[in-house]
Amino acid sequence: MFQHLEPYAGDPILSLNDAFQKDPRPDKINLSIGIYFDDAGRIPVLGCVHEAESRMLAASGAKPYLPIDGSPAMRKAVQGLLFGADHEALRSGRVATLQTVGSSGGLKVGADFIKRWFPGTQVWVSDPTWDNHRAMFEGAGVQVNTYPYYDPATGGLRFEAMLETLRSLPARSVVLLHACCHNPTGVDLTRAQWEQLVPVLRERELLPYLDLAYQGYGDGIDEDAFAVRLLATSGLSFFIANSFSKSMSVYGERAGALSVVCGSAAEAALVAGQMQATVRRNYSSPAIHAAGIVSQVLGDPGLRASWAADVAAMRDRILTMRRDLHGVLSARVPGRDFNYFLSQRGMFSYTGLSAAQVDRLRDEFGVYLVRSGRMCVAGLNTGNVERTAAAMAAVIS
Ligand code: KET
Repeated sequence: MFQHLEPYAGDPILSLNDAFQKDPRPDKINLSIGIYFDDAGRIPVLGCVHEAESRMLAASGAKPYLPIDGSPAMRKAVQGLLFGADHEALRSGRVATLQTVGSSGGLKVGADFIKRWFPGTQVWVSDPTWDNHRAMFEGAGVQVNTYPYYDPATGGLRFEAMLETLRSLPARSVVLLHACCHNPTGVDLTRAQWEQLVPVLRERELLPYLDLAYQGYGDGIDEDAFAVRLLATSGLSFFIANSFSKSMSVYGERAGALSVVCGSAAEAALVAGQMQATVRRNYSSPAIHAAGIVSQVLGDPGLRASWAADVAAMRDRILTMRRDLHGVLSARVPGRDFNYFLSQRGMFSYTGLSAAQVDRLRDEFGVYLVRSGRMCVAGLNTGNVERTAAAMAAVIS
């Protein structure tokens, strides 16, 4: 019955993480998957999340199905987090938000919705982007194309080329944009560039789809929502999938949401209804535990302040690791420019290492990067940063 199946080649990120777990070398270093590890190499349990869970356990309530679009408390909390509590778009009721199964669930539900209600529309993603963006849209039957983004020559952004491509797209094309902390490059648009992008999106009647998976890892929780708020204030209609996996360190809880900013409350009601239809035929309804964590942490002023402090500490630790790595590498490989480690933001840096160099890092030194050359800087710590730099220096020279 199943002999005709093609073997699954595996996911370039998740398979690598599995290979890392199986590697018996005690001094192996995991810089592959986008997970934040603390300085002791552990996935942190944030105090605010622990406290929220204790309260949930004490209340020990029943666990009914959530509504199709998730917990009302979580949806409201997410809206405040993304747009700021009294944004005009929220006051006028023109944002439809649903709790989803991780932001991956949100991205996929949005892709299915686009296939159904914008048939023939194609999506444009940055070159490069998170591999799963392409997989999810293609899986939904939507054709995926790329716009220029990363410039290997400078380690920066090809902004003019990006705008030129976007100016040439048919109306209602979907443009996938990383709201902050671009994966895999760490290269973001500046605020001025976002402001230059808005008129292009508007004039060409494009449909932006923001992915905000690393809120707080760039410049701050509110600062990283800059693009979301700018687009909402500019009156554009757009999608935004956001994740709590990284920002609350709750990867396996699958806490995320999808919001659609619409032109009016009436439109938002239509979108909310069709999104519910899409969810019902995918996974029916999202997870109650994730909803409890997010709504408690965001809804309780004390827990929220504690969360903000934890996010700031995670962000600062990554910046310290960026500086340390830059320092050691610059000393070991003089004449080569490693400034991109300092200018790139968030969990990732694009090292420019070839697949062959990445393979050597893994095989000879036990240092795991994604084969594209993406490094998860959040996997570095005071105990492994020097060894990582030494290994990199060895494969570069
Ligand atoms: N968007 C982006 C840009 C992203 O990097 C991830 C995860 C997600 C969405 C998914 O988030 P979630 O809410 O947990 O469904 N990225 C890391 C893990 C993965 O590949 O699944 C990574 O790039 O390593």
